[in-house]
Amino acid sequence: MKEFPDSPIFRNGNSLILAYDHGTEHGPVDFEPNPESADPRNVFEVAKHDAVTCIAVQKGIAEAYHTEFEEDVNLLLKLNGNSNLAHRDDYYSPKQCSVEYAVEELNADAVGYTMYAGSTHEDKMWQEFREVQEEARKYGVPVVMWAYPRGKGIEGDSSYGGDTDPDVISYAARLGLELGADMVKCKYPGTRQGWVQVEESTADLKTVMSGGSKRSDKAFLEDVHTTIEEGCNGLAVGRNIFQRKNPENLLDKLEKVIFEGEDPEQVLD
Ligand code: FBP
Repeated sequence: MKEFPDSPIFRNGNSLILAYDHGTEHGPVDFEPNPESADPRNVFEVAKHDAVTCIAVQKGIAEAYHTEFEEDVNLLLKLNGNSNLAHRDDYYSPKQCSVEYAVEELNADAVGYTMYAGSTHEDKMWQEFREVQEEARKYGVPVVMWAYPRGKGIEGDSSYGGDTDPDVISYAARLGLELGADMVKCKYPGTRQGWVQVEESTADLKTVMSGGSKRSDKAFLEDVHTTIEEGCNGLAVGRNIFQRKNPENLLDKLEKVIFEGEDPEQVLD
């Protein structure tokens, strides 16, 4: 873990990452609730909102669309990704882009890597992450780990309480600290105490909550606020933004909760 006081992906130490890698991870089905979101240009427009500290996209989207928005939108290049179409023996997210390419060719401000802790392919991902982390140090860009505990190693364990199990989320988050990430992105374990556990396991490492499927403004803001109160450094959110017709409204509120410490009651209409 390193401090990046001058990185544009942080605003007073916190971040709001607009995640837009769903065309890879889930497919076009995620764009159905708001068909305009299938056009990356429309989502880059949303990312111009002051609340958004960077957009997280795959290489092809960055290459084709980021230049036009470079002045207003910081780039977090997602280096690996996988599709729902592949049926692997266990979770694995292949690397599609080097840090060198991300920084030198695509002008990335930061890089991201998904780690499936608990998969039988964990060793391979550790190896890839090591290369990513060391290359990122060379280029001076922060590395965000999508810390997703998934796979046969945990699913076959009778003590595993599912993908919101705070013990497992905290363990996967801890790997971010141990393996040298600068920020980890974790699912909300469903309770305040669960997030406290995540924060305790990560010590000084920055954390962001992963958005999840679309829910009401109120429910979403309450989860975000709870995590912020317990030491979280922000949010990486996709569907809760781009599946809304008027995402600017929620972004206005998120800006107040994440960067100004307001609570949901103060910001809800
Ligand atoms: P959401 O806010 O839509 O959950 O996006 C965050 C994210 O991590 C994306 O970067 C990624 O595409 C998606 O979630 C992965 O979701 P899943 O939990 O289904 O693997």
